[in-house]
Parts: sequence; C-alpha cells; structure tokens
Amino acid sequence: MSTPRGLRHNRCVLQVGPLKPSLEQTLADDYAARMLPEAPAAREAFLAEHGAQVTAVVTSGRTGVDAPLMGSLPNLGAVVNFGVGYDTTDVDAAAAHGVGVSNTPDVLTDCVADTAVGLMIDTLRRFSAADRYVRAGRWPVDGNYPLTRQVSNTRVGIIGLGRIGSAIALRLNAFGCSISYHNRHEVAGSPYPYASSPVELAQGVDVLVVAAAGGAGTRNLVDREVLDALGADGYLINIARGSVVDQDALVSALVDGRLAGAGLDVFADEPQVPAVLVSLDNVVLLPHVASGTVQTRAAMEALTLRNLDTFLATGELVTPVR
Ligand code: 8YV
Repeated sequence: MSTPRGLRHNRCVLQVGPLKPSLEQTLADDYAARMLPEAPAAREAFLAEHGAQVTAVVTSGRTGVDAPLMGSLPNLGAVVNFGVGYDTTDVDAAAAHGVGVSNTPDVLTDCVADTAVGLMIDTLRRFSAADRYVRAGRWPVDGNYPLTRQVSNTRVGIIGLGRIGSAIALRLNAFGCSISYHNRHEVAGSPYPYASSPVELAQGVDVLVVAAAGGAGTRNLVDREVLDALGADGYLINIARGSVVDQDALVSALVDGRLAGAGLDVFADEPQVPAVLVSLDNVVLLPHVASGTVQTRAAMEALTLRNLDTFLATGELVTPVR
C-alpha cells in the first residue's frame, strides 16, 4: 500500500486564520505549527518558502482553504476544520487533489439548536427589545410594553433537516409547535411533512428557521420570493450561514413591513452588520455565537485535535466531511 498523501514528507502543520486561543497555543506548542501570514506579500513569500512542507492545515469556517491556497500546498493531505460548517474550504478542489477534509459534527448540535430556539423566543416575544425599553427608563413613562407574538403552538418550517435542524425540531415539539421542513432530499422516516421548495414551506408556516449548510448549493436559497411567501406576519430565524439568505432582500422586507421580524446569528459579510438592521427594533442580532459555550467549544477543540492526531499518525480523519 502506498503511503497516504501528507505522510510522505516531514509533517508540517499550518494554521490558516485565527482559531480559539487555546487551540492556537496547542498547535504552536505541541505541533510546532506555522501560522499563514495574512498580508498578501508575506503570505506569498511564506508559501514560496514553506508551502511544499505543509502536510496538514488547521482552519475554521471563518477562513478555510480555497483552491489557490490548496494549489500552493502540493503535499497537503488534510484540511482539519474547527466547526461543523466548511463552506470556506473548496471541497471539490480537495477531492481533486486527494486532500481529506474534516469538521466537528455532533458536538455542537445541542448549543446551536438551543440558540435557534432562544433566538426564536427572543424575536417573537421581543425580550431584547423589552430589555432596551426598561433600560431606557420608558416603562414608568410610556407604560406597559406592547403585546407580542406567542411562541408555543406556532407553525415552524425548518430549511435543512440535518443534525441541527432535527435537534431544533425536537426542542420545538415540546413547545407544541407543528414542524414541517424542506431539505435537498426528503428525509426517509421523518415524522415531519416535507415541502418540495422553500417557497412552499414558507407559505404554510409562521416561522422559518434556516439550518442548511452554506456554500454554492444553498446561496440565496431564501430569497425575496420565499420571504414574501412567509409574509408580513412571518418571522425568519437564521443560525446557519448568512449566504443562505439574500440579505438585501431580507433588509427590504423588514424595512417595508413585509416581514414581522428576524433573529439572526449569521450575516452575509461577518463581522459587518448592515446599519439598517441595527436600527430596527424587530430584529435580534447575535455575533455568530451559536456554538459559543465553554463546553461546546472545548469539545470542538478536542475533536479538531483528534482529527489532526489521527491524520498525522495514520493518514485518516476521524470525522471526514464526505
Ligand atoms: C464556529 C460555526 O464555531 O461550526 C460552525 O460551522 O459556524 C461555529 O460553530 C465558528 O464559526 C468558529 O469558526
């Protein structure tokens, strides 16, 4: 059997983009990992000098490895991704070069699903807005806060019934919500009704929750037509990727009153959030924190290192993406 790609040369681990500080420390201390410079000239010089030595990259969904970078790393064998989403890594180029890609599934499912439900409650019940009302001293002046939208027993449509979408459905079942979903393929054995398109799904629900993977296949899947199908009494919750929603169409729908509200953990161009969204009181805006708990991030870090260790020892990944 031939030696797997990435094990044929002296092992050199490259960090691409910022990572959790403790993970960066471990990579530097225990793996003598190099960090890819960000400035273009320094990056080019680094790749010219060290590119051929790199056998494994550790990165996150925030940065990833695109095809040109992969082309500069001729002995790369694995892209180890901290996070479940890997849409910033070119998996087709990786497959073409024989490079494995791993992510961190399962360990973050609970926290991301918790965040989706928290965002939904906050958006419909307007808790953050009501908190601002109290802090601004308006309660004694303007009286009771306006009534809001009930969460229990709403009709919820989930786009993407994978691990995270299913965990969201499970939680919302306990709220008496009726669940339906749209997915690339109908999920065999699912207890929930399937809608063959996002528009069809949006037409029949009060709340649309986006839990689909990012990437070219889902870009702007939630567009103006879908938002109009959701309607002026509808709410959008997105804990997936900003790219899945046409952000301009979303902003217009909110500004025009064609959508009741939105709860967003992700945006098209993070960390930039359109000023108009910030000015609206019927949206809840989070800085991409869905998996951001001490416990979950530690589990993600451990799984990232398990993938790296296993790759360096055997050429295999523990949780490859395909
Ligand atoms: C990441 C995420 O932790 O897992 C994902 O896909 O979006 C988050 O959980 C965060 O983006 C760090 O890269």
